[in-house]
Amino acid sequence: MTDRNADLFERAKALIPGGVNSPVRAFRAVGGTPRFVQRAQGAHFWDANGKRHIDYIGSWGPMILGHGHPAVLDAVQKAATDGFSFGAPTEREVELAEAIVDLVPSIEMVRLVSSGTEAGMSTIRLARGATGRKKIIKFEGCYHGHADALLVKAGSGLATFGNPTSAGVPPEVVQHTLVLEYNNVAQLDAAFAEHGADIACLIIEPIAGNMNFVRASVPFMTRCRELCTQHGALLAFDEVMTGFRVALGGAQSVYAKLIPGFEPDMTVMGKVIGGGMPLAAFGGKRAVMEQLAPLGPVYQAGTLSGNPVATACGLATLAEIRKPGFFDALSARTRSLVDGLQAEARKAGVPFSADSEGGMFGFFLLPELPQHYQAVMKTDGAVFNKLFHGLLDRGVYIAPALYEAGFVSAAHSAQDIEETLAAAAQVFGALR
Ligand code: KE4
Repeated sequence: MTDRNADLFERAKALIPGGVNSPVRAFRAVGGTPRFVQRAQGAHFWDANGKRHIDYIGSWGPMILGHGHPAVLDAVQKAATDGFSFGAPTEREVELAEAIVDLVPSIEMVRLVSSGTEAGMSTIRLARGATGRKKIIKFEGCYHGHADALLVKAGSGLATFGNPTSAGVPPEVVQHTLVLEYNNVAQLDAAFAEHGADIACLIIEPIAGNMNFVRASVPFMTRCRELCTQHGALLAFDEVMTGFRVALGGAQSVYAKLIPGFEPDMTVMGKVIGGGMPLAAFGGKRAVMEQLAPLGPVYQAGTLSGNPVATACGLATLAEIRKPGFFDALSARTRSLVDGLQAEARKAGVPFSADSEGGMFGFFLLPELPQHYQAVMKTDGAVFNKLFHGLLDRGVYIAPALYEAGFVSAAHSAQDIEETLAAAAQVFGALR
């Protein structure tokens, strides 16, 4: 029997670099053949061979309702018949801005764009323009899209400026980007003590889904807020992954419960906000956002920004997730997965730690939850790859990389969780 995934991958590799339009999809970290999705419905997708998978990626977060939710499908079909794109303002952009401002109290104004990269890149430019400063702080293991200034890795030893992670990024472009260790308060204090007057913003994933699932500790997040306030730097929350996913108000609403009065100055959003269509956003305080063109001197633009079909998809998605009980149910379902995996790993004697918030989860083949990137990367990649393929062979689709988070949708049933745990029990048993 031919393997249509393999056939399609060969065809794709002839014309598309690596056979994919985004690197993580190529399975380079885990090996093997990517599954080409033919169709998806609810918590499942069917690959090119017609095999059903329980989908714990969900387009890397957007598909919080599951695939093909009827209300969303209906909204998109109706919007499409009214026109795909106009390059002119529409009412739905206002409605989406109103919904975002209503759901995220720290945001007074918002600009819609088409990808998280665009939102992150624009946030950095706006922070620099609004403060007149050049330097930015990011953290090792956090990903904020592929804008040049953000493709920076930590150098050896302590905090370092400007080590590009990608070819094609000149050192001059990243010379003002300082990379610190996540959850390291001492480094944060030292960085602000030395550069505080020059820092435009600190950008952070409040729960780092690009390190699988690492929470900023309360002392660390408290210190980020204090130091930004003290030195006049903007605290930018990258909630592309966590926004409307870990809670209706995003990760900032989780930290506001832990740190009285806490809020960031700017927020980067994406994924869930578009419901699977190309839509992202960035927002913050009015005084900062009004620095943006056409009002202010910071330029930013986009042909498809606020696209009428994408905004319809996003609005329909937000309407569903804001229904009473949505996040309670999603959180409980996600926690049942994580607790079940922990129990099966323990039975099998496999070192394992896991965590979840709302509909986002992560797990590590490590006895304790890691607190930063270097700790995450102590995971035995070969063992993770065996776990990944063992689950995939059993129709359970998790992220093809040990540093990526997982996502449960409202469509994942108790039976899906049971099937997943049964598959995990078999795979854990074979890992020793
Ligand atoms: P996009 O440009 O891919 O829409 O968003 C970039 C981005 C920004 N900020 C955070 C916190 C993100 O997680 C992302 C994108 N996330 C990855 C998964 N780790 C998307 C998957 C991919 O790159 O194909």
